[in-house]
Amino acid sequence: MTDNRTFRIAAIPADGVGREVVAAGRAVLDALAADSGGAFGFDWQEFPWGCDYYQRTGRMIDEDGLVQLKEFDAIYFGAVGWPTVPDHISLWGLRLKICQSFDQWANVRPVHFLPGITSPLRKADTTELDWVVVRENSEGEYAGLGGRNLAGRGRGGEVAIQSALFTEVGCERIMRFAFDLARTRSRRKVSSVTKSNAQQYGMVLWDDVFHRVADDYPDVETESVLVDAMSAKFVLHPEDLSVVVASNLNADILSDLGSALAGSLGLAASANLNPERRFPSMFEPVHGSAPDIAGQGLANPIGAVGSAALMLEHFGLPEQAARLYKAIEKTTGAGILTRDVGGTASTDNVTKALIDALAG
Ligand code: GGG
Repeated sequence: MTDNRTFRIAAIPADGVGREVVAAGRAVLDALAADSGGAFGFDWQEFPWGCDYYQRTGRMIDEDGLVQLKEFDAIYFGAVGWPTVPDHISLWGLRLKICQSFDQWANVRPVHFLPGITSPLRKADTTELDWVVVRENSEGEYAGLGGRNLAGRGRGGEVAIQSALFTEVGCERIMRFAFDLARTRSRRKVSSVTKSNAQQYGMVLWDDVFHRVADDYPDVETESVLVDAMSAKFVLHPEDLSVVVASNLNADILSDLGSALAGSLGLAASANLNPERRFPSMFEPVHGSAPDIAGQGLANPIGAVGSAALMLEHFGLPEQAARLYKAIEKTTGAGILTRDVGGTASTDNVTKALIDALAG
């Protein structure tokens, strides 16, 4: 912070609809700050990093980009990826680089119903959907370990190995994070997602740590569920879940499923947290850059605005975050919806409705 209540934020819209939703989120946050009578404000700096930047410079981010970012209170991110750059280059060159360099080991992805939004589950008369997916964000299947062109494996053709890294320290900190979070919720339950029947090393360590940590939280209900069974449970028994803790890949997949079940990927918010606060945390919608609808005013800004609310909670402003959540509910409840959730409103229409809802 530059003073008591001015937060320095690095905005990285990056690619595709990331640009539209970051602009929307900034407008809503600035309106909120303007309405606070100077109690807090934002000092924004926008960075041009992403796939266009890569095509001009051969880099997804400035050489000293991480040094620059380290000076900020938080990072507000859009989405990464564009068809002209291979996805593994854009993802590793920017989003994963930031997450891993800043040890943002806890990725928090809340999933819940919003008024006015129909979902496959609501059609089935499900009244409750209120989960938080806690994603291990620093290792697991996205540790970047492996290689290509490995000779001598005897099958002819190219061989590639992609390894997953599970450390006791990494597993323990994400488990404790999930249990501590469960203690703040009305349903005190942690569901651990595993695949230890087939993955007999890393996932068995994951399970062992889960059961050991659970012993320290006797007040929290627990279950350990195979990822395949958990996918079915998301659909068939959503009311039986509260906090879901999963490895990097499993949580990446399940949180997309969860947000689709809530109505749309465009609604889903996320926080990439460095809980020790040694580095800035990063807030971004769960969705990607959606090249098919980019630049057409069709993007749903709710996921980005929900991520801004998570950022306010991180800054210790829960009342301001609650104002954003209320504005989101008022807007969706009034049927001001983008195309992905069955409406005809544009990104700008929804953004304006959110700002109006803050004032009302
Ligand atoms: N705003 C999220 C985003 O840009 N996602 C792009 C993506 O491919 N992410 C993979 C991941 O979440 O690890």
